[in-house]
Amino acid sequence: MANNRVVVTGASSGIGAATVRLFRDHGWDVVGVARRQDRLRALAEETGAEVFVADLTRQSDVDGLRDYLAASGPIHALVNNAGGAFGMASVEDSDPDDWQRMFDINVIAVKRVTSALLPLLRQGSLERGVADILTVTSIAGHIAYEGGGGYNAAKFAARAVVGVLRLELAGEPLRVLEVAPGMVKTDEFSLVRFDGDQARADSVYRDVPNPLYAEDIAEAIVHSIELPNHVNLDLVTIKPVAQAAPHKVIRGELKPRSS
Ligand code: 8X3
Repeated sequence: MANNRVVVTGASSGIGAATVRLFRDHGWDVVGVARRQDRLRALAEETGAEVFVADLTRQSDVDGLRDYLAASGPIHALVNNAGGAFGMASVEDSDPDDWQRMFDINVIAVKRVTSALLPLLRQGSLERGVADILTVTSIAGHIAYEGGGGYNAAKFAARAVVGVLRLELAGEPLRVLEVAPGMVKTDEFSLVRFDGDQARADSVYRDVPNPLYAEDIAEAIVHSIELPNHVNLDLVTIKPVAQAAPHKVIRGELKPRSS
């Protein structure tokens, strides 16, 4: 039988790229999807993954992805990882255009891709016994924080999509999973959130002992999908030990209190 095949969105950097690498290490066929062709090409050369350039906020690109995949057979897992935060201003002061972009990529793109690829996942479930739809949300989808605004709202909505989907797909051999990371030190998440302000992005992680990296989240994603077919990790929440909540981050050394 052919290898299992997984589609990973947001594959050009961070958690997505790390997930592509780890699935390839585990012997999966991987299709990495993102907007940036140069980065995808480098990832393809490095890992042997297939890549597909698409802006998942455009239905025509999503349709193109579906047609491309359908021409070469079923898929066995989908990782909806594309997403991001734009700005950290208050609800009062933030730019509605940033909110729109966050809803477009964190919520509506998940709906677009999931709808488009479900028929291929159903085919894949017949071969593998199960197929997976794993969406990367955030602890920002579970806990509101000041400045979270549109990102909180979008990730709460993405989490709702996951919950609805699990109910609607019950009865089919399809697992619906959510991985909700906290603070992950990637090259781009905070840089994008703060519109290229490197100093501000760096300050998010300053003196945080042992932050999480993209590879840590990739481990959780691949592990969840490789569990036996009857096991569904509905929700995996992952934070560094130094983070108790989005707004509660310890800086400096972690040490036991003297009793
Ligand atoms: C990123 C986690 O805590 O910055 O999704 O919202 S947080």
